[in-house]
Amino acid sequence: MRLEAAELRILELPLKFRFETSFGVQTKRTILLLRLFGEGLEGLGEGVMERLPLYREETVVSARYLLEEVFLPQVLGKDFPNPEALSQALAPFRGNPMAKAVLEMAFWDLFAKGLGKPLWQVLGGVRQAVEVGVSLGIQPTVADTLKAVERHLSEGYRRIKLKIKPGWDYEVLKAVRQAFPEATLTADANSAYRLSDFPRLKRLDELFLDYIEQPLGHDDLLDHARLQREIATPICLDESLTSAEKARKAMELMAGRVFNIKPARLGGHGESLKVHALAQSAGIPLWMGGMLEAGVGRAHNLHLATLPAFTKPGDVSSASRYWEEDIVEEALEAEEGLMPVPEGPGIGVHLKLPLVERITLWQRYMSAS
Ligand code: OSB
Ligand code: MG
Repeated sequence: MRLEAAELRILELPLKFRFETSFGVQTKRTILLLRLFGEGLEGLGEGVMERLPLYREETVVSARYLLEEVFLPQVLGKDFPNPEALSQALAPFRGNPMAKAVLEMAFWDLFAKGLGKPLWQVLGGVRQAVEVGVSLGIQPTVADTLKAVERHLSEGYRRIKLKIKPGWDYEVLKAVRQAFPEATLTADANSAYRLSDFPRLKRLDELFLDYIEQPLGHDDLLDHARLQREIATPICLDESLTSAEKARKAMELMAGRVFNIKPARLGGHGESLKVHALAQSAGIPLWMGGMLEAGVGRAHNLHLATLPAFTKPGDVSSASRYWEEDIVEEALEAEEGLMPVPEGPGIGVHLKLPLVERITLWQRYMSAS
């Protein structure tokens, strides 16, 4: 596949809800959108980095800089036989997996379109619908939380994940567990605790959570391994898993019993396939994470989540939960907690160009010569 041109945009899309986590409050997404052109086809990629480095270190502007000045000039005008070859061209540049993933994932879309196949088939998926849950932000009160949990369970979501932080953890989770004894319940701390909070985390064992997500440092493995030896609740790693190498080390240390996969955090689909293979051989269950994606990122995540080791419900909820209007034509909606994977070649979704134009804050077109 010869890469002929690229269009990079920054969009702003308001969220329908205020999303509070241990690291801050989000009310809108600032989205880096890449359209990659080659052989008469178009591939799409969506950045998940935020304006500020509160989740991982990358930001919208750091990724824009790398794509504009380094990665796209490196690949435009060249012919790559497969996604692995494109990744090799980016490999000398260290880190920055989210910036690389925008390009790598757009290339997978283009590559699958070149083969005339849906992306899930090219990636090796084994199903055409994905089990999904919801990630609920920190609510003003416990009563608000109970209402939100009830509503989403009645909509059919198969797992409820609550964002927690010190001072908003045991009590709210206990209230939800008492009201919904059968619900599959998890908690996500986004690195808000230290190893010295161990007694507080140990108490959560009473509540039969399916797992607790990333309680400790955003780059840590060792303390998670220490904590996992002390608590019964399985630890799920999110922030710390930025590559297959990190996943291998996490497995060796036994830093977590469950992995959250976000292809954007890992540098793209290729690296995610490597983590999938490792997890599958070790029997570690996977689930698809989310970064409040718009339609392009959500579609990519759905295709990847069709692989066999994704055995727990993902954070891929209906697009209408997040947006008044999504940036793609296709409605990505779950029914009874099952989300169908878009059909057609590649990721199977198409941009609503007039809407994209309206919400564009910045854009640049780059061609091969
Ligand atoms: O930790 O999984 C996380 C959103 C932004 C940053 C980090 C996380 C999240 C979510 C949202 O939990 C999941 C979703 O897309 O609904
Ligand atoms: Mg998380």
